[in-house]
Amino acid sequence: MENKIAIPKGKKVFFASDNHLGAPNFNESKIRESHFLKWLNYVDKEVGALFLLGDLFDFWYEYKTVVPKGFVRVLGKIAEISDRGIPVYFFVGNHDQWMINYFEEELGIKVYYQTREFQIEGKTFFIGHGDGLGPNDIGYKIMKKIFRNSFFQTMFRWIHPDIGMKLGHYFSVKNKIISGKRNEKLQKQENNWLIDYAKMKNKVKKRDFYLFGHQHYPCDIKIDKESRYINLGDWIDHYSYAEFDGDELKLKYWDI
Ligand SMILES: [Mn+2]
Repeated sequence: MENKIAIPKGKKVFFASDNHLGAPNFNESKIRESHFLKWLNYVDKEVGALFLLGDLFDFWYEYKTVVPKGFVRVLGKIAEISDRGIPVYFFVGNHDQWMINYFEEELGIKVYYQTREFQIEGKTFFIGHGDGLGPNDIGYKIMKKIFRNSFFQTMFRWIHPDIGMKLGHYFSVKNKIISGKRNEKLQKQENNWLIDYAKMKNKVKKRDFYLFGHQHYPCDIKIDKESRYINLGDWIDHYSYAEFDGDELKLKYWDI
């Protein structure tokens, strides 16, 4: 599956990931949300397409009629960008995998649950959140199957939202059952399963860029003569993002 995107002259494509809004608590999240808003306002003039690679929220759950409280400024800004006809692509992460159609219908953005390939100005991009890819992380993959199971989801929807959101927040922040343990080893290139995955995919089909989030460590490396792996990092510790001007892709850091 391939998507072709043409960028108007002078415009850029921006990529960001792993904001985890809502964590670890209201006040700290609010500060990070304001940094991200400033960044969104900064990219506003130049943005030709916006990619959000998941975990925008630390816990998100979509009820049939109820929207979780909070994050209205970021949601409003994304809607505003999308309303101007600028395409916004959202890849759900393991923390916001319970999105259904609110983002598509209310914000008018594209939501993806799986990795996807894009052609942007003649370059190929392989994009995803990054969770559950490659051969590792069996425990997490089983957990994901349970969480994505429709019976489990229906049961959860019947729990009162005040309790459901609290439960979700608990599992997300305290228990790490959704996110898994943060692995310091991933900072090194060896034994990084996401880099191995990109290399494996690149053996089958060459692409220019492999972009992921999920690991929270910004990284830009060559995996082949003409292919690069870029991890977008996060908006918790690194405030990192990527921009593509139609020719070059750069990993950058937002000065907070
Ligand atoms: Mn994350």
